[in-house]
Amino acid sequence: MVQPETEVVETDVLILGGGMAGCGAAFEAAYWARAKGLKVTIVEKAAIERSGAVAMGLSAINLYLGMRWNQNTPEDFVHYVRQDLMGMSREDLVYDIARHVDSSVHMFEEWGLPIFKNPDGTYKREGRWQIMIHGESYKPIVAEAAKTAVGDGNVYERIFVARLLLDDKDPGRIAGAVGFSVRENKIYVFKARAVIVTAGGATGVFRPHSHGEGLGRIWYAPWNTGSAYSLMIQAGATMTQMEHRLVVARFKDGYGPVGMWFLLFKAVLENAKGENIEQKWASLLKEWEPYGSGKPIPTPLRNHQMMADFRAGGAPFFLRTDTALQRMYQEAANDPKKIREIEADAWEDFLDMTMSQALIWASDNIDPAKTPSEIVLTEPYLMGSHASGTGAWVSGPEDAAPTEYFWGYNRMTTVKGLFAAGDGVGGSAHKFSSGSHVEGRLAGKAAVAYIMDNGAAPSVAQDQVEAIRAELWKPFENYEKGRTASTTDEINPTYLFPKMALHRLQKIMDEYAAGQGSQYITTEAMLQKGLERMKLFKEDLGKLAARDLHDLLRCWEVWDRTWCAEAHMRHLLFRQETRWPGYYYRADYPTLDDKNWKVFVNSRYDAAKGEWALEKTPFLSTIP
Ligand code: SFD
Ligand code: AMP
Repeated sequence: MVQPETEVVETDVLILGGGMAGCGAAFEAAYWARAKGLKVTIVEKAAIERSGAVAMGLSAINLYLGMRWNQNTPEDFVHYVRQDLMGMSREDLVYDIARHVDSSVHMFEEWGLPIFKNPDGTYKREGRWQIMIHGESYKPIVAEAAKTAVGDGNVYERIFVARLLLDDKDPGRIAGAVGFSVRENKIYVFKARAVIVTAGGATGVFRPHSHGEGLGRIWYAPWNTGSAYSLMIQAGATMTQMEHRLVVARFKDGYGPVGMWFLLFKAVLENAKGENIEQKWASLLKEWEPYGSGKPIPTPLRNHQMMADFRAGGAPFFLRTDTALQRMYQEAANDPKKIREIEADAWEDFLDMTMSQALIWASDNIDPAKTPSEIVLTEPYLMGSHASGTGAWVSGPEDAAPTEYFWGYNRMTTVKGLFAAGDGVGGSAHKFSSGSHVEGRLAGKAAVAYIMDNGAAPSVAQDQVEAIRAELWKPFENYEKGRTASTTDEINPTYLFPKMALHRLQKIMDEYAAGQGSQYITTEAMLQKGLERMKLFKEDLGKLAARDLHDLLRCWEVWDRTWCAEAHMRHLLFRQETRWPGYYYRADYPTLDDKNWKVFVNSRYDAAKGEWALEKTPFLSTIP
């Protein structure tokens, strides 16, 4: 087995993950760092130009307030998020994103992103918060600005970041990160004074609808494997809302998003009998007051209505793209040019963002103007940027956070010098692509301020680095040692490959932790059993094997997902209520319990003891 070469990189601000939040962090940190003579470095496991959730492009920017046209205020946005999240979010963080997000969108336009316009020059809206873009090249545009800002020599691509480094004199302080190249036999040790984790959300933790060759055919980015959460958990950062998750309605098998269809085209969701789901189950919402009667209907409650109809025998469900488009054609007075435009928008919605959906329409001979399309609920994803709030517990902004939520630097986690943004930050949903970018910028600016205030570089013990290096290369050793024990690579009594491990993880999560195969239902006893199985599973993960760097990447991605899975189960177990019906149900505590559970559930993993501690943390509302 060839031992890897090691390259050490010394920097000031280190950004892990070059997605929307990472690009925002790089752009902003570089600006403030330049004046102070500091260095900013960004590390990405793929190529920033086409990495992360926006790799394929997007057809909408789902968060834009339009303050320059007095369309919305930051307070309005906090009210919206409060309603959608069943009452609870970090209002200081949500408000902070809202007041700054428009500026990121204006920069995207300056950098070349085409935005749909109304005749009066305002942006064309899909809904109250969403604007439409010609966004196939959204990511390359945002990436170019970020890469230019930090400078060529400071961009490290095709490097999978696997561990954070802590200061050997102060284990509560960040010191850098370790990653490995997915192209050459090389380990990278990044020493840094501040680190910003922007490595996205977690998919593939649960068994998806498609399996076998279609395993990666899911809605959210399949290559976002939970590194952000796993890195921060192992470094001892406090996490919040790890019990939260996202389950969304999507076009079946192609996973095309539904927002534009519901909001702009006013399409309705019907069951197989032609009944309107929202109308049929309106009375169900009364059980979930005060949120049930608010508008819009919270995302989990919309799912809840679909699930109720499924149990009542109404499936399959169809989005009536046909009636919506026919109505719009009539409104366009059958003007062929306008009809062509509407049709182009309908197809572009997917061609810009989820091409597979357009391909499915084409290959199934579906003309959306004539045929309705089937809708299903996805498997759960762990993420902090859509209608969900999984992630790190971070300090809020000095001027808008209550003292209990402020400890010096905006978006700093409970580990000194460790910041997070985008999907990595918990408790503040609905940031989407634009909000993630702006949150990265807020973290980037704060990280520079932290460095200026906190002086000397942290020290990194060589034995810490050596131990990580040996651990990361262990799957190669497992393969070398075991490979002659059988005549085929795939079946071996001494090791398992990452794909087998992934299937086993997804099975545990689906069956015990309220996956789609269990109709999103779990109980204390189920979670206890799931955690027992998880313990045995983790023992076997020590036998993961890798034949090449690709396998090695997959091995550590499975580990990251496993950390997320365990945190998720522990949080689900701790919260004894059902706060987000339609995302998951605790069948043993089937109702909302504002009296006891309108609190955040926060957790911390103590690596030295190998123990988790969970606690209730007060929810404080800051916006009337
Ligand atoms: O409608 C490591 N999103 C949408 N946002 C919108 O604004 N409008 C839409 O129309 C959106 N839709 C949508 C969206 C996403 C997807 C996949 C689809 C449709 C099909 C959501 C946004 O994209 C999302 O909120 C942001 O991108 C989140 O930003 P961020 O930065 O938290 O995550 P990222 O962009 O995926 O970036 C993560 C990066 O980290 C890298 N990475 N690098 C090094 N080491 C590791 N260990 C790493 N692990 C991960 C990744 O490669 C990536 O570059 S709609 O359906 O909602
Ligand atoms: P999606 O395409 O489903 O990811 O949604 C895009 C945006 O539209 C997000 O801000 C969603 O919260 C919102 N959205 C989607 N469907 C609905 C709906 N039926 N009612 C209100 N908002 C919705």
